[in-house]
Amino acid sequence: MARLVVTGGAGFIGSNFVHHVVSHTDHHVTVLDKLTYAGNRRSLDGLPDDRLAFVHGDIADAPLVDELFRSADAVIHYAAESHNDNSLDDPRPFLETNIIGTYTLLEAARRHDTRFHHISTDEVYGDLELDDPQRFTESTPYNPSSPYSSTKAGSDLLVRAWVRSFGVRATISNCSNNYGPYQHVEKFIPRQITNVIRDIQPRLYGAGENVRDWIHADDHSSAVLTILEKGTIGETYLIGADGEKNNKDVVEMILQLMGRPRDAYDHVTDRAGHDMRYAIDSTKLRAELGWRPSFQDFEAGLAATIQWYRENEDWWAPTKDRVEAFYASKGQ
Ligand code: NAD
Ligand code: TDX
Repeated sequence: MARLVVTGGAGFIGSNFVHHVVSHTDHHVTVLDKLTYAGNRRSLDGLPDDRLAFVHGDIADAPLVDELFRSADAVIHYAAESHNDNSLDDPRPFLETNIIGTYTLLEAARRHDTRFHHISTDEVYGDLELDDPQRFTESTPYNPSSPYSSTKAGSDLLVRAWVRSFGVRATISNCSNNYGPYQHVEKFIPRQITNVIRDIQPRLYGAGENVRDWIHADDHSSAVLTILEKGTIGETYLIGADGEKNNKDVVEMILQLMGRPRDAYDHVTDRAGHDMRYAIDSTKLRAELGWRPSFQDFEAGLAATIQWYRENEDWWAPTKDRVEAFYASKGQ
């Protein structure tokens, strides 16, 4: 049994990871989460008290972080400001959490020689043309587009420097777009599902041709556990499940699964600097560490996600109106 600290464990992917760890291992988890607008303590409901401790706090709070690292066998770092549209509105919290927060954790990992895993995104590589045969690999040069992705790129580079300069025992993973339960309604898939539940037309940015490479959050969790168990210190692993789809196809699939006409959506103002396409080549993770995704059928995973939002309206309803008011103010 190991003692894990999971930062951002009340967010979307972090809470999915905590549920995954509790069901698939005997590790004890301490979640450190600031409970920003994106964090929800209820995403951890139902987990046994003897497996989970919750600490409400900021990853940039050095004394608190130091105390938690003192007794941790490993730290898995999910906490971040994570939404591109918010980063275009107000970049400052992205610098504070993604850069200063990650720096604070790395300094504690250095002091306590703690095994550290940093969660990052494929967006650090910029974007691909629709017809480019290449996909992102671990050696693709960094070329981030947004304030969000540039702060994630910066945090990855800090991790690499702390490995090389100070011998911190860290690994990094860069994953593609996640979907599944507990995702905030500001994000594309939950926004459209909850719009349909509320009889609002889904909103497609621009022409809807942009491609994202979808992976179920539970497959992201199994990949991170695999890297923690078998990964080589200092290495980066790309995580993806060969799930490229354009946004228009995803909206049409949601509408069809929810019993609405496939064309019952609106085109709205495009995102500034909108990345065209992300695509992950996860050969290294599969060949070197033997990882495989379990969710092979996107439509079935999407149907289950729709069912989760139908059954958990009390989880998302308190945030829906504020999110829609924010988008409405930008014509989206
Ligand atoms: P999220 O916004 O749903 O959750 C972020 C969590 O971090 C929230 O619980 C929030 O309260 C917490 N947090 C924010 N600032 C904090 C701080 N200063 N101190 C402590 N806690 C803080 O994000 P997510 O979509 O679950 O993303 C989690 C991680 O995965 C991020 O690092 C993100 O870059 C990465 N990632 C996300 C995706 C995706 O598709 N969503 C894909 C690849 C990588
Ligand atoms: O209403 C919408 N309409 C729309 O067309 C919203 C909210 C989004 N979109 C588009 C923009 C993107 O092309 O859908 C796509 C997905 O958008 P987001 O859910 O905002 O995700 P994205 O910008 O691709 O970033 C996500 O994946 C990588 C996560 O939010 C990041 O945290 C992660 O790093």
